[in-house]
Amino acid sequence: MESTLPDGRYANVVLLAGGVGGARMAVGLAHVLPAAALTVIVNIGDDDDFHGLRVCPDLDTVAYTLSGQINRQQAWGVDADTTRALDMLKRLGAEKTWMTLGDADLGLHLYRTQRLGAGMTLTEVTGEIARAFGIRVRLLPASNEVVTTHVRVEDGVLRFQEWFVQQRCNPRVFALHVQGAASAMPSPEVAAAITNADLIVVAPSNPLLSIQPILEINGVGARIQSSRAPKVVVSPLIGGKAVKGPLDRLMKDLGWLPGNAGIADIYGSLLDGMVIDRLDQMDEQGLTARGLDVLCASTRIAQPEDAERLACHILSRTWRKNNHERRA
Ligand code: FO1
Repeated sequence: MESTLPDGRYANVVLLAGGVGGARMAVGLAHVLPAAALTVIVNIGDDDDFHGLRVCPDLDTVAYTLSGQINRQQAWGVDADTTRALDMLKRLGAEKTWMTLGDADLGLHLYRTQRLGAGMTLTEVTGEIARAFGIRVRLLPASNEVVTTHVRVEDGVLRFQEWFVQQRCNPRVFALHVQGAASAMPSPEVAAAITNADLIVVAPSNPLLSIQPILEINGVGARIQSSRAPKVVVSPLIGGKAVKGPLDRLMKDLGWLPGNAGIADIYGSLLDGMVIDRLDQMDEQGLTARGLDVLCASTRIAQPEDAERLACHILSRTWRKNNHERRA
């Protein structure tokens, strides 16, 4: 369905993306922007090693989704994948088989691990994968260095996938720590994309688990903050509930206000604008009072045509900068 194309007001759009919400917003923007106008900067804090292979869930979810390979009802992994290799690993008593890695998915992990082992950067390998998948927008890991999100729970500290997949997000979260973020550098491509951006969209990803690990990489948050581009977040909550994943409970665990006010608090002075769902129209006044430019639109974007429609709304607006000092 042909969306009314935006009037080309933004030529260098950067999307900060986590997994599912990031992939869906990337699809919408990629379908309405010229390929050269979109750069997707993806979280790498969920990355981990399984069976000697480097697995990058958020990069892969975005790549599989943009190339139409995603398993849509899982929102991760390759559609109609099999698990013959994983079944063999389970039979052999291998560790970490709780992470369901399908056969086709393992093909990608084998390739990436081999290329990294040959000395290529994660940015270079991601570029090769994107090209092989026919993805024309730029897909960038937030850094070429290893950055690992850890989750502090009552009994200790878990690596992200141990909490998210093995423990199924059950243990109450006391703190998050992104190991390596303070010393990791953004890639030159990420730094340049942010500097050249004329619009920065924060995807409806989990701000705490997926976006903060990007912002905490050395200098990235500051570079985004000082960018001339308006920074606009698409709320990951509708009616105070997460569209997908553990966000609303996590916000309570970590003491954030529930709802869109809490999302605005988490991002603080970084934001100029916010897109909230029509259901949350009553939040508009409070958010505007914080100096935010608020757009009310449907933020349910699981279907590509809905994501395209939201992308057009976002790209057709002249976003006002939020001069935070004006706020009381
Ligand atoms: N999520 C699950 O809930 N269970 C899994 O077994 C699982 C396997 C998996 C394999 C590859 C991959 O790229 C993603 C996978 N995910 C799985 C999702 C993953 O944990 C999340 O996508 C992110 O890390 C959080 O957004």
